[in-house]
Amino acid sequence: MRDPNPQPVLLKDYAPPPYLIDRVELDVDVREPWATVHARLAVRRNPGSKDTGRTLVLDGEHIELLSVAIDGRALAASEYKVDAQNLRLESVPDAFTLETRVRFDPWKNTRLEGFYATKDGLFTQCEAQGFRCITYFVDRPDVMAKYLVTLHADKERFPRLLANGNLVASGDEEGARHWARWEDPFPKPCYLYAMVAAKLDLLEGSFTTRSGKNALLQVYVEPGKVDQAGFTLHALKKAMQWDESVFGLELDLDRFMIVAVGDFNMGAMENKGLNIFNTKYVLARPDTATDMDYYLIDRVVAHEYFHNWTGNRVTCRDWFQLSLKEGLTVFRDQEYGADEYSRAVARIQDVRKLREVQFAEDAGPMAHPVRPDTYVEINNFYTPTVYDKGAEVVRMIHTIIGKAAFRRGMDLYFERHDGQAVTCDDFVRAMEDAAKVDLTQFRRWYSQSGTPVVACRGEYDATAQKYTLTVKQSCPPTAGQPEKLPFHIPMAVGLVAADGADMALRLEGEPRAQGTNRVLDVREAEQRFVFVDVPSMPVPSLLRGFSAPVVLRSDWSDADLTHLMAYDSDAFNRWEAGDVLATRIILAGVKAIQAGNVPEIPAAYIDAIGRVLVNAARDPAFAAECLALPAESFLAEQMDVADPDAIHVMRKRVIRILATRYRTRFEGAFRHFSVPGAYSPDAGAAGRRALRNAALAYLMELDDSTARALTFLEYRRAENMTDTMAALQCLANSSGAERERALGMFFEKWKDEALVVDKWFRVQATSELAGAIDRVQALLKHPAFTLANPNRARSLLFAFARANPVHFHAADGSGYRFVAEQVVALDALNPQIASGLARSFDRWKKYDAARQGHARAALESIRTRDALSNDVREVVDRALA
Ligand code: 0A1
Ligand code: ZN
Repeated sequence: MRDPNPQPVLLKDYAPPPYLIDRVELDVDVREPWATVHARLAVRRNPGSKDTGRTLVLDGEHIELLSVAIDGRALAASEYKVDAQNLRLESVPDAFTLETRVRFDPWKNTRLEGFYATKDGLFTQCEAQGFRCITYFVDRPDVMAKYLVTLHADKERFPRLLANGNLVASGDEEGARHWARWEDPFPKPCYLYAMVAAKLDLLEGSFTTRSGKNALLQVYVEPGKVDQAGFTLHALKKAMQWDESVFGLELDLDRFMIVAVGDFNMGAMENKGLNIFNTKYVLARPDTATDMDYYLIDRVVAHEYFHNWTGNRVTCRDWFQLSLKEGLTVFRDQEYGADEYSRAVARIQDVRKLREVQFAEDAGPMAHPVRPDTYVEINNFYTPTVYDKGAEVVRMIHTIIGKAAFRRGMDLYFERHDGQAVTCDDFVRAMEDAAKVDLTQFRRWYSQSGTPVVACRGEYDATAQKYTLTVKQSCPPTAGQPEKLPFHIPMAVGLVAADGADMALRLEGEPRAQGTNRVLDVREAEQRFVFVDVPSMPVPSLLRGFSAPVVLRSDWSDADLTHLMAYDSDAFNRWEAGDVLATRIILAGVKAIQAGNVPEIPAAYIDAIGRVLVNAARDPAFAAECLALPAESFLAEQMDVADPDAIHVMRKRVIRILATRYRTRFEGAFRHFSVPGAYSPDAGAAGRRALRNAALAYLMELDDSTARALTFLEYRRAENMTDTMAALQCLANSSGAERERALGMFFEKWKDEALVVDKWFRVQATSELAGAIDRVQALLKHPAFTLANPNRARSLLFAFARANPVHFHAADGSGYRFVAEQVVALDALNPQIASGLARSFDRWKKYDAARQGHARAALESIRTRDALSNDVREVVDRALA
């Protein structure tokens, strides 16, 4: 039940819980329509709390209280207070057993939080505050308990009964029912609680840990889908191996389970020993999943598995510390991805996403620090800032102190905090102590929001053979933070000579040169770095590997950028130089279009792309990244007043000019980079497909009958989902008759495969063809569409609002009105998903006055609804503030 007047929660108000719960025994009885939960909690006063009151306040929402007892004595209704949020008990003893019985209807739970029903059974989602929808509890992560759980359900309908930890007993009971008892040996916060009662198929494997323990690995999937579970099991074993060899961390349980569910709000959840995953990050077969799907499954499986140490063994003291586990675990899954695939390509993709999504968040109404200091609805703070910027912050520590010291810091962190609920500051202190460095100034990355701007200017003095780099940093004001103090920014740099070689780097005052790649400590608002013994004018390669999450401005000429594209020894910066140049060209073209002029594309850029194609065989995946122009959403962020139409026109113009100029080379690449033999999602094969399909997309921009015929042929010939989708996406953007034929064939073939049907909706929702809104509106009525399934809602509505900018930002406001209506419709079912969609309006103030008028009206139309959730209200209030 929504609190009608929610007060913001503040970090500065944190106080330890007055009561702790050491042990939880749950007895869960499933009998449609009820789940009845009998809880026995061992409660005691917290010696670490200053609160001397004797009132125990438990959280509980959407549950009906049936009885309460203390130490076996049933309480009369006058002895407790219960409302829509809490159960209050006055004058409780210092230590006692609290028993409650509650019931609720999981079949009516459309929020997908707590315990909810899907077509295959019942599943939990407790992070952040879903456990309170299962039983009354002190629902906060610094209350850690050991759990013993008994589940009872109909045996035929719910043959699998699972919970965290180890199965200790099971049996049959009256009425064709059965039961199972699970014990988790590790104390845990209740957000890591999980249980499942469902009909599922099982794929099993095993893993011998480096200390010789044999662990049972299980992947549970919907009946009939075991043939799509193999890659997940494989990924799990790889992740286990990686965490042992890179961080010395091994599995602490006898069994590790992954359960896939089709109705899930997020990607996956790291519940202790019983991870619950969105099917999107489990199911894959060459003909149903793309290379990107496989890659994301690999990363997400690793992410959840890594949480077993970074999140579960050491957890968060409170939800403001969310990045303690999320930033660190994303950093770990990024490193895993870099080791398993191509480091440069992984970095490019991660940075692209950070800049497209997190930088926009940091510049908008929902801007918050990596460690937020206030929230109304915690579910609104599972954000790119907490996750992805949080990972960058961990990465910067890694860069500053180095790999070996970082590993010592991790060891010290576990030595100090295993079994505890701690803060981001505890993590930083472990790193500081292990590396013997002072990260006082660095801590500002946790408390200051906004993306710093780092402006660099280079000056070469040929007579003195000196190169002076002047670095200025600033950070724009953000919500609630008008002024910022300078950050400690690790800036990796190199100097590239005219022949393309890296120069030796010696800073003034140093006895000798120290390598060709170094990390400068930028700490002041303005700082100068003087390199000596610089024999000729260099081109500076700045922020190599994207060593800090900042906006970099430099006075590079176009020629400097093409030089870096060709020679920079840092692969990320070779790509980045092309991206900077492409951005510059498109934005200049946008200005020209706005002024009624014909935009120009410098020959040097066209030549540079030509060289990318000629050299593509060296690293096809990298070449594919170099061919992908900056996203429209990213380009919009670079303008004072974004012009989505001109951006779209200009970006396509660049693609068309390149396609025309290099038609033969693209056709050659398309033929040459085919991948013979059985499908494998490995980096090499995926890279070849990426390049080949990038070439196809360029050719299809010509949208002539030759290109369409080639693409349609490819669509029909394709044997894996990567190539199928690449062709279908091109056709969905084309005006030819092949479009409808391919879309029709695709649906017919895949209508029973939910994740593939999602792709079918997405490819249409993101089509740039005129009339997109009408088509999306028609798809809302398609029999396969439902708002109740988050993946489906994302595939149509989020795809439209986030990945079809030219139509979402339609000048007549129709895109905004449509999305606002859908936010309201979704909110009645699932507030978390609705508020995610509402965030599509975050950047409305970036657009012209007419669009702003439409967006404001759309936001107001959401706000005036009376039954709005706290989730949506917080987002809309902040957008309109
Ligand atoms: N902790 C999970 C993500 C997650 C967060 C919230 C959820 O429900 C509101 C569900 C999952 C992770 O980082 O993987
Ligand atoms: Zn996570």
